[in-house]
Amino acid sequence: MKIGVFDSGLGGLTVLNAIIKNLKGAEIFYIADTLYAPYGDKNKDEIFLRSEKIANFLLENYKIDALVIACNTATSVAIKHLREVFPSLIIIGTEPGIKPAINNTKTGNIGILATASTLKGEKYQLLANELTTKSEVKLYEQACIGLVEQIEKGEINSLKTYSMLESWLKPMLHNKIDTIVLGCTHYPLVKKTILDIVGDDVLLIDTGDAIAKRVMALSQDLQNSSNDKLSIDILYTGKINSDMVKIILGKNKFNMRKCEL
Ligand code: DGN
Repeated sequence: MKIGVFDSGLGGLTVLNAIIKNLKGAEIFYIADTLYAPYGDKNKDEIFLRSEKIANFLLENYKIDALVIACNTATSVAIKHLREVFPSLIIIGTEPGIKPAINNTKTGNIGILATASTLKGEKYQLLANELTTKSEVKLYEQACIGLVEQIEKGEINSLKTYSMLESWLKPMLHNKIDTIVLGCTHYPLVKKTILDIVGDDVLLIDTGDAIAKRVMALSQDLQNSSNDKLSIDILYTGKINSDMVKIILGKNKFNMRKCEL
C-alpha cells in the first residue's frame, strides 16, 4: 500500500509514528509543507490550494492509494473540498478528539487546544455543536497562537514555550477541566510540558492512534497491501529542522529530500 501523509511541518510526524507502529509494510510519502507553514493563519483559499497541490503531486509521482491529512487545520478547512476534487482517492482526516474527551470527563469541563483556523473551521464548529448539544459538557477552546512555530524551531522545552502554555492552561485549570484535547498534530510534541503544568490527573487526548487504526483497517482491505517492507520518504518544501525529524521518528529509518510543489 502506498500512503501519502501531509502536514504544514513536523506535527504530522506524530501521526506518522502512530501509523508505522501498527503497520508491517507500506510505502509512506510524507510531505512537510514548510514553505507555506504555518497553515493556522492561512485563509481558506490558500489551504484549499496547498492541499490540492499536495494531493496532486502525491498521486502523479507516487500513485498513492490513500491520503492522510495529518493536520487538524487542513482537515477542518479543506477535507470536504479535497473529497470533491479527488472523488476516487481514499482520504483520511484528523479531527480533535472531542468524543473521547466527553467519554472521559468527570467534571464536564474539557479544554481544547488548537490553531485559530481549526477552531474557526466549519468542520470543527459542526462537530463541537453536535456533541455539546447532546451532552452537558462545556468546552474551553484556546487558539494557541505561535505554538506551532515554537515547535518547528525545536523549542520543545524552552522557557518561552513553557510560559505560553502556562498562560493558556492555568485559566483552564481554574475552570476545573480534567481532560484536554490536543487539537493540533504538533501538540503531542509538547505533551510533557503540558503535563508538567496541568499535572498527571488531567488526561490528554491526541488522535494519532485513532487515525492509525483506520489506516490499518484500510491496509487489510486493499489487495496490494501485502508488501512487508516499510519505507518512509520525508519530503519538504521549505526549510526543515532535521534534528527534530530524527528525534520524532526515533529509530525508524527514512529518506529525506526537498521537493518543489
Ligand atoms: N499540525 C497542524 C494541525 O494539526 O493543525 C498545524 C497547522 C499549522 O501549520 N498551524
